[in-house]
Amino acid sequence: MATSRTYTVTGMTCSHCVNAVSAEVGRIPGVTDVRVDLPTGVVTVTGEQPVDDDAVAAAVDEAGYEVAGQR
Ligand SMILES: [Cu+2]
Repeated sequence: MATSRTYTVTGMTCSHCVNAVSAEVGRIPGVTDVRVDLPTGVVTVTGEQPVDDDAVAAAVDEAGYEVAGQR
C-alpha cells in the first residue's frame, strides 16, 4: 500500500528548483510520486513502502536544498 510523507524544504525559488528536487527524490528506490508546492516549500513524497526520511534528506541535499522539517 502506498504511503506518503510530507516535508518542508528550504531554498527553492523557481520551477528549476522544483524539478531538481523532484528528480533527486524521485530517484529513491520505491518512491512513486513527488509533489512540490513551491510557495510553501512543502514536498509530499509517496512510496510503495514507508518513505525513508534519511534518504529523502540526502536526496534533497544532493539537489542543493535542505529539509527544514517533517510535517
Ligand atoms: Cu530555482
